[in-house]
Amino acid sequence: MLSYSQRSTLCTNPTAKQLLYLMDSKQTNLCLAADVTTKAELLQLADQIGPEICVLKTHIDIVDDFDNDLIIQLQRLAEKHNFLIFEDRKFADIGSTVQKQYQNGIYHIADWAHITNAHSVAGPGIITGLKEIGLPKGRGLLLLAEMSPKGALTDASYAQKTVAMAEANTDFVIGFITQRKLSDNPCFINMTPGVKISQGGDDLGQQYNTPEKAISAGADVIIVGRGIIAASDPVAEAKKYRAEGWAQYVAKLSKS
Ligand code: 5BU
Repeated sequence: MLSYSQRSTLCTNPTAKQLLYLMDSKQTNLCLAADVTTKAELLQLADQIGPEICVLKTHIDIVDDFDNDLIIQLQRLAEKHNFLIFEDRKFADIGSTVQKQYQNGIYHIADWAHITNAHSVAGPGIITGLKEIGLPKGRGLLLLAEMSPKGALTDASYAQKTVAMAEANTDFVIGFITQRKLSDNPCFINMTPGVKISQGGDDLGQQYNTPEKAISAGADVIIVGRGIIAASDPVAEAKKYRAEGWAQYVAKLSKS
């Protein structure tokens, strides 16, 4: 098994390179799902938990009081604490429409999100459309190969077809949202949501695996939301997830 930084040297996409490099240098494979609905809470989480993470994942459209200053401040915090920003937009339309959703509207996602993601259900035109906007800015795209909730329609055949679409676009596609390793290409980064130290789920279908299970199944980056942000001490909890995620990576590396 290659280390994150060894993989970094093999990749051409600048965001993939930067992420894999920063994971090893900062010693973290933790992504925080910062699912809060006010600007103040989002900035507070980014500042307090920024030192522990490699990626801050946003749902920018759930912030009630969104304004452009939020983006400026998030970018400052990303620089200060050395993390990348991943807008979990889950694009799902035809190429022509997603270009506008990526670039225009009130969020201008392409201008600030190092990483975004798209469903493969729409076919390869969605990648071409997003790539025309994102690649000149050095951005990276994750494809949703496999979703975490109970009853998700993303079965093995869907995931494999998604991998084939990624293989045809390795300049822009930097990996997958997935519950397991799907490809041997070292430049694809597997990000896994649905991670919590206490397994189980929520009452809306979310299913959780422990960091250990997620990483042994192939996660490079563990995505944790409520496991951290709903804890009584989110910073202490983030440190726990960071330590656990890193220990699992180091153990896997030393076994190979
Ligand atoms: P949680 O609080 O750890 O359950 O949050 C999980 C986050 O990951 C949340 O922002 C979801 O939108 C996101 N997510 C997910 O849970 N499962 C998926 O398959 C995908 C995204 Br894709």
